[in-house]
Amino acid sequence: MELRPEPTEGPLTAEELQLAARNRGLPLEALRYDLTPAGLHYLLVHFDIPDLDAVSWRLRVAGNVARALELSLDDIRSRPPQTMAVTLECAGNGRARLLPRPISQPWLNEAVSTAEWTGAPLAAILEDAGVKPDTVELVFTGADHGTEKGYEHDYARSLAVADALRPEVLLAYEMNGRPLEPQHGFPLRLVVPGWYGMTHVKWLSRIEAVREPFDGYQQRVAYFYKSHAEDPGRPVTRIRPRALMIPPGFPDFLTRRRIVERGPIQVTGRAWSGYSGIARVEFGADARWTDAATEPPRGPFAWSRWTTTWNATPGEHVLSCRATDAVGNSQPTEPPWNYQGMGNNLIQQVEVLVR
Ligand SMILES: Nc1nc2c(c(=O)[nH]1)N[C@H]1C(S)=C(S)[C@@H](COP(=O)(O)O)O[C@H]1N2
Ligand SMILES: [Mo]
Repeated sequence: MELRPEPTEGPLTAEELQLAARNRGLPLEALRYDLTPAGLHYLLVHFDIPDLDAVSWRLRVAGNVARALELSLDDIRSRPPQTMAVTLECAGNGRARLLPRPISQPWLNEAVSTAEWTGAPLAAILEDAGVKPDTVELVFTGADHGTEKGYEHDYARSLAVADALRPEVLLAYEMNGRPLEPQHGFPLRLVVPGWYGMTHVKWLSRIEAVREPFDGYQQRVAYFYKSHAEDPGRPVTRIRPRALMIPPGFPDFLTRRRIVERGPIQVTGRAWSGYSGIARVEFGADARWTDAATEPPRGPFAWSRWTTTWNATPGEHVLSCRATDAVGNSQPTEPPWNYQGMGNNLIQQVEVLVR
């Protein structure tokens, strides 16, 4: 098995650039939309987007169940639907700001978006299948296939039974009121509100009830907080809090440094956490912090809008923001380094020149 390349302090590699050109982030000005239009939603696809046809596609529910199911898209669409606004964030968001830099998709801070997902609650489907009492996990497998670090597999992730049975977990067939786009999992994906992106298995083809913890690559190797290659680490689960601002003023093309006119301006952004609602957003101008006003989110798993007024005085400034959630988690001022570059919710810094 190939080893994961060691983290580097070197320049961006061709492999990272290739990933960055396939998987794109949310343009930060699109934080203005309460619901991210599907075409602006961030994207992370490990392998190729599979070629699935809604007519022949089936979802198989199998393994340690009383009644194996084979469901068509119409079967799933005919069940009572649920619609929910959910903020999705890639666990690797912030990875490119770590030093040394773990080699993978090199996100800065833009791998987050919010969409309204419509689907069938998973719990009712599991109930129809009759998951047996000695089941420990449900394994969710996508139709996409590839190798990662020499390990060939269909993309698959598992959830403990209690996590899978939570009422907010959906098998979603619509995003913002339209069928899923191919890149976002057509025809069906898992949505696990509050959890980092890797949990939300796209192109879902199979759900299997198992009696032993699942040891697939995406579950047992990837997505751990590890201090070094051999550290068993802790699994990555829920989304750590983060606030982002819409960079004010206008950008320079190459550097994206901002130019802002002097005087009071409104600064606005979004804040979210997968653990609870947002309790507080602070806005920092040159390291002087004040509280921003936050608005109620669209739902318990969606980001909150925040606003503040900043009196822009001529010169160079560094603007920041920091979220604290209702259970007391906040954002660090030093990046929380780990071997795979997961969960780096370092506070954002935006350099502006006021004229
Ligand atoms: N089948 C499958 N599901 C997947 C992935 C994938 O590569 N294959 N990527 C995961 C990761 S790492 C993230 S961050 C989210 C991204 O969802 P989006 O592209 O719809 O924003 O999908 C997750 N689900
Ligand atoms: Mo991700």
